Amino acid sequence: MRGKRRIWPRRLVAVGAVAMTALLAGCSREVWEVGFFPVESKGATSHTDAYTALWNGGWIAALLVGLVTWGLILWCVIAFRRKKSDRGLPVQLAYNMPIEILYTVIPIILVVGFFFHNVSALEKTIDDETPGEQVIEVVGKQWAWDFNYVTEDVHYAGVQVNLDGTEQPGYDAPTLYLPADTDIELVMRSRDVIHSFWVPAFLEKRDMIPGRESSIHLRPLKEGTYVGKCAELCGEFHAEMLFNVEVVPENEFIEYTDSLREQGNTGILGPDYDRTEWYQNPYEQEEGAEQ
Ligand SMILES: [Cu+2]
Repeated sequence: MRGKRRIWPRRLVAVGAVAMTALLAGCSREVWEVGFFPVESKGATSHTDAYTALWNGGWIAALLVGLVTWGLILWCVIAFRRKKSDRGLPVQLAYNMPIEILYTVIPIILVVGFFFHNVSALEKTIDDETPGEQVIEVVGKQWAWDFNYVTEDVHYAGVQVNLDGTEQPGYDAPTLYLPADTDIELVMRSRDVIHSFWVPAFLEKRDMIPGRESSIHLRPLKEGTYVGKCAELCGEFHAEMLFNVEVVPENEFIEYTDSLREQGNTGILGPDYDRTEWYQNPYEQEEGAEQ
């Protein structure tokens, strides 16, 4: 019995090592390059490469610090372990100036380094050109999306995807068209509760808060179809609040907005469609109560 018990930890370690190797070997070079972000994020927008560089750089710095720390811990545990001949307490060490300075200086260098890289990534990704070449208003509603192509003065009214438990392509999901190589201003609004606009491949996410406007400015660089979803639990059918993004050449984008115009979808779907009874601006309410 005893012998068997001793074998178990070794087996667990062996199984773990094999599983980890298989798991990591299964990841292609591309997956590593994008730091396990969605592979299609590579070069997708004018921002994705800056985010990926910050993410990967952060991990590399953290891992280097980790390796040094783990190495020092292991070294101490092994080199200074208690020997049979040891008696009493080991030599006590306190107020060792070189070590104290090291402990202070290295974290300061790390914090300054992370701060610098954060700010430079932020500078590369804010590019607030208002108004963008194309202004598109993305409106979240329980549980779908309206897309107002403000510059082209047309709209698309989305309806909720109906998931029936089987895996199906979201071909009938609301679709947001974006012209490639164009500076786009995405203005976010909500008609009822808090939603969140998330296209995983764009590596950006914005909360959509009733009564407020938020925005993303970006330039899509890679044509293709991307999936998007609401990333804020917004009620019973939150999971069905899906959409697609089609990044197309500019002429196809114009063709698409023209087709909306031909269908009679002119103008934009404004705040008159908001379900204002679902939320009240608490400050306005207070003012109302005083009067
Ligand atoms: Cu939502």
